[in-house]
Amino acid sequence: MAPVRIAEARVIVCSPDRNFVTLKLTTDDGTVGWGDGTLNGRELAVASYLTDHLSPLLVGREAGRIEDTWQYLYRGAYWRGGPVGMTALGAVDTALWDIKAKRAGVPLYELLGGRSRDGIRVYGHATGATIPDTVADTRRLMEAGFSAIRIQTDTPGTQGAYGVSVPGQVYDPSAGGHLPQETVWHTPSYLRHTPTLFEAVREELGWELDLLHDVHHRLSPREAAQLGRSVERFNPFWLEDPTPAEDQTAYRYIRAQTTAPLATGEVLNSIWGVQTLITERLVDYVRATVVHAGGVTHLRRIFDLAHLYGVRTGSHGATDLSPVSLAAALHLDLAIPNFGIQEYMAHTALTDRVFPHGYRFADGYLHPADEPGLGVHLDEDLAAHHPYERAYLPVARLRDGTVHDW
Ligand code: GCO
Ligand code: MG
Repeated sequence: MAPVRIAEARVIVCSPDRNFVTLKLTTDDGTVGWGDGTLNGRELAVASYLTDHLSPLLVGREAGRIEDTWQYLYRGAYWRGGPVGMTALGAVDTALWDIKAKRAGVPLYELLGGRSRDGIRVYGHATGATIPDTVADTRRLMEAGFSAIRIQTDTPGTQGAYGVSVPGQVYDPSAGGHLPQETVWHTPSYLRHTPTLFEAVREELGWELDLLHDVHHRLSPREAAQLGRSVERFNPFWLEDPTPAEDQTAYRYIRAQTTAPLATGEVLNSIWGVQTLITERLVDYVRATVVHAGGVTHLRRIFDLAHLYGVRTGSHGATDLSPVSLAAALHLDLAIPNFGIQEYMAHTALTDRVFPHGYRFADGYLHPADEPGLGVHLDEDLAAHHPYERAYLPVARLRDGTVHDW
């Protein structure tokens, strides 16, 4: 196949119910590749990184040289890594894989080694202000076909709990306004309340379901160990981000104290950030994603390292990752040997109209599109009707006003 060059790099920032940054690369034979560059609450930094710093380096480059481009942009910056740089790199890399697969006339997973499984098992999100509300929401998701469900509920004694949505709405913690929303966190209440949530779900809905829970970085290693021990008897599928993810060695203590399976990695963006977690087998699932961890090329490298140590994957898939990211994740999930599970929160109907896609959900599984490339597009005209709106993630404070991890 004759090599083609990148003729144009364009960044589209839109807000169809929430903000997304999308990279559109067009080659000189007219092939279009899409990449997601959304970094929730810091979107414009990535848009500028792409427009001002990477686009001039991309135009004229051979589109097929994906690894070379990755190394050129990563090492060439000198200032390597970091969420902004790695998200921008992720967008470029994803768009180049989309182009390569489209030009080859195959769905991306064919270039990654082909299918290793029939479908991608996903977990859904059950939430509620009270435990009975969360139990009811869990039942709703079971009836919709999910066999793995993340359970979150409001904790008495805190304000603005993580993971609890307005009833009937897609959960999205980011909010517009001049300043972030402030929430109040109280660890003792949370440690008392959470085991009762697991207990109620098991009592009402039985033991077949896989139950997940996201701690969202809020505990110390000792507190995390206490939580792990108190929910072990309910057979959790995983506890996610029990302590702030960047402190990899904190997991040594947690691991030694509890058999509850552990998952982390959604805020980590390079193989160096998960190296200790994987090589010391401190986690069971690595949750890095295509968009924030340098694209398909780098995530594959992380997943291959994980495979060597018996660690499985469980990629982040919240709605602040665009359908472009989800599509890319599905192709990789389908191909790798050590796939664990994929997070899936459906986007809003408007987001889905702006990003028409061919992946589909059936009976607890997602299936990537069978068309060439990623199988997702951006309707630029519709996107233009929904311009960027500034929004921030919340912050958390303790009862005395101290800033805590959100
Ligand atoms: C998850 C995540 C999200 C994040 C969000 C931040 O496990 O889905 O923790 O809910 O909070 O992606 O932008
Ligand atoms: Mg999470």
